[in-house]
Amino acid sequence: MLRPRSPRTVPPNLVPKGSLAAATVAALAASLLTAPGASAYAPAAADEAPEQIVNGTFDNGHAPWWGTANLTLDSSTGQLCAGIPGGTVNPWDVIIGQDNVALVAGESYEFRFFGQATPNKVGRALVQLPVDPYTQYLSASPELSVSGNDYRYTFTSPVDLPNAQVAFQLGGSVEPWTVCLDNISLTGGAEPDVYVPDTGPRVRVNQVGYLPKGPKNATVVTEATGALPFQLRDGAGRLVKQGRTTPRGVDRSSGQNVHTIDFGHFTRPGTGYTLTADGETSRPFDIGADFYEQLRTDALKFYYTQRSGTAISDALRPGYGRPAGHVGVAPNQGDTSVPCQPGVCDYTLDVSGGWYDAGDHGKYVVNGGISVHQLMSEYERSTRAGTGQPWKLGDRTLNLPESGNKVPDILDEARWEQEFLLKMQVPAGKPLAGMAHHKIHDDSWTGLPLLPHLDDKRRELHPPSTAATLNLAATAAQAARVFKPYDRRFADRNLAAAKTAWTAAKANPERYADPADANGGGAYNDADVTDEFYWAAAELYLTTGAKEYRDFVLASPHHAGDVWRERGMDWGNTAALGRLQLATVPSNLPDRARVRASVAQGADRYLATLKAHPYGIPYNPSDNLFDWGSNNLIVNNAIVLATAFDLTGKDRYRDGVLETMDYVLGRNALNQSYVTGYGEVASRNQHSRWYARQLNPDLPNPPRGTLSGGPNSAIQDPVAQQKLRGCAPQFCYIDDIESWATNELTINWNAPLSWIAAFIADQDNGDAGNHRH
Ligand code: 9MR
Repeated sequence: MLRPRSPRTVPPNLVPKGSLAAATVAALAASLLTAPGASAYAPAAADEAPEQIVNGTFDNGHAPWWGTANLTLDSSTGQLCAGIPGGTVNPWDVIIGQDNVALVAGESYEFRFFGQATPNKVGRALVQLPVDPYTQYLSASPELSVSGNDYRYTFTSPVDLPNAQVAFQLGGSVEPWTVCLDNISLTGGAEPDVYVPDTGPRVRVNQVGYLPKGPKNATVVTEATGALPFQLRDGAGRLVKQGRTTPRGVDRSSGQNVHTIDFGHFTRPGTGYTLTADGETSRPFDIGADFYEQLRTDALKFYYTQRSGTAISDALRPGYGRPAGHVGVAPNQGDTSVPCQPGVCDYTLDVSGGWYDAGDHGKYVVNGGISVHQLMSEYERSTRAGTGQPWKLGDRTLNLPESGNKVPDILDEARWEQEFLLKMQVPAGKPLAGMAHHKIHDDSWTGLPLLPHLDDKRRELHPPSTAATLNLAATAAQAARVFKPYDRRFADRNLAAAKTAWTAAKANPERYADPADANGGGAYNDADVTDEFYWAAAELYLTTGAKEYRDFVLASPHHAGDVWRERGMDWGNTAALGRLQLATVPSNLPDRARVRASVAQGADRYLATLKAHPYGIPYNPSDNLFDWGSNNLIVNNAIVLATAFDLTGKDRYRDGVLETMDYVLGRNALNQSYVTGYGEVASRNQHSRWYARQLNPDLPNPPRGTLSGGPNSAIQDPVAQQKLRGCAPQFCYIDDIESWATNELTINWNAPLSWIAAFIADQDNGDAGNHRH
């Protein structure tokens, strides 16, 4: 927890007690501050000295702190707390530590922290060599008390060491006890290495390309405040257009002073174009349309290689073949007969199949729900929108094992997940029958890399939740509609499951997933499911036309409410999904015209945000903090724009969609594309246990068309915390496989990417007629 800085002198009551005994201090100049104003200590200098500890305040989790296996670290209160088991012998039997702390020989350091124990205990605080012989540069024995104290020690490092360890050794007690630590700080030495991303030329473009008839915008990072000349050159270096930039001031999402370039009137297709301004030349880009056609396919092909429960065919995906994961074959312990967490249920379920959520091996109903929904709605859109081209999503378009079965491949892929969601429903006759288990995953986190079939952890079903149940109701109702022409029995099975789930959710409206249930998998907790109720009711109504669901829709606070969140829709905020469906799927809803008009209102708001944004993003949270997976929120806001285009035919909405993708594909502060294989510099090391080429050259990178989560201001992972401290939102990203908070891939992020890629591919050169509406 962040608290005001400690005073420069130590109040007597905060002087660590027993400190002289603590000075078993390693050989070295470890000295303890014993009195207010101790002269050995130069407070002013220390206050300015660089901080070497990452995340000593625990305001956002506790990474990169680690604990020994007998500990569960809890930072939910803003301090780092842990129950220390009794019955251990040595101090080092229980440790909380942080690695990779840099020390410089001859420099003096000040080590401070707040500590509290219940009951009182003496702990050990060390700064040491992380390996045998564990030489201690500071060793202190703080007497931790129930009331809590601040502790300060100084020492001079005898060594240059890039990877010292800060460790609290807390073992050796017969009785169990609890400890809380906070505001851990080690100041002194050299400024930590500042990570400077290579952002290349200061002219930022969509590195893939622009549609010939679409808008064409770029951004220049410059110190100039007045307009600058710019030149557009073709692949042969010929000057084809020139003009002047528009100064836009300082963009708060990047901290950069920027100008924009508008070259939308230039329409000639070609490859290798560049833009030059302020003495810098952009990375090359095309003017054309085929790249979105390719992305429509690639973004969907992503799902086959995320499949659980089946071998991935190397013939279908060269370089990506792997054995089936979690099919009840050792060393896997799942997923054909999976028990619940202890005490949660007395049965096992076959929950094999589905897609792995992300870079982990977990499978989560809430997140699977929005993902499969968006694939099905991408399909639904293609059959109804004026520019829709359903045959582009038809049979034999994705090279799947099911290709050739006369069912559109996008639906074959969606079915793989929907079958899994159905399996997560609590069977009849069991407690909470009809609800869906929230998730299934390993009972503790696995490391990287780890191919799915090699995961040997115990798999567990987690308690049913209302949110999961409503995700099942919504997607099963939608599947009943969408699959009806192709497989009547499957459609009926879905409809029955949807109705059962709906009834169960109504009977258990507030069973929320536990936010602390995050060991071995994400929590995906959500304490407001009124939006999931709205979405599920909408799908059930659209499929059945039944009064019960229609009345629920009309009475929901979300129906007349403002569902167009500034941050966007996502797995935990699904009201907009319901609204978009009610606006686009035919029905007799009495206020359907108003519902359709509301989509344009939402789109106008996102468009206003985009227009005001120097990088052209329909996302600019008032607190200027980018969310985990910001790219998916950005692309989801583009879905609202795209739907407004489908409903109204107004070009400005389509233009907004295209400009949004410019950001995703390179027109951004980092000058990189967030889609693997698209753009000269693109994300390729997304956090994944099997596309882990960065860790093992025998493994592949993520497949072409994989979206990275993108900038995340909260930088919860150690790599981001070490490299990106203090980052402006757009800079809170690193293409490193260990940066799970900024650089993961997920099924719910590729879903809006594929939806938007299909929408844009449907626009031909950017001027496709919108006839059907
Ligand atoms: O995408 C999720 C994001 O919205 C949450 O803030 C975050 C923390 O709960 O979790 C993200 O989801 C991760 C999930 O918990 C585990 N699988 C990987 C997901 C993407 O990082």
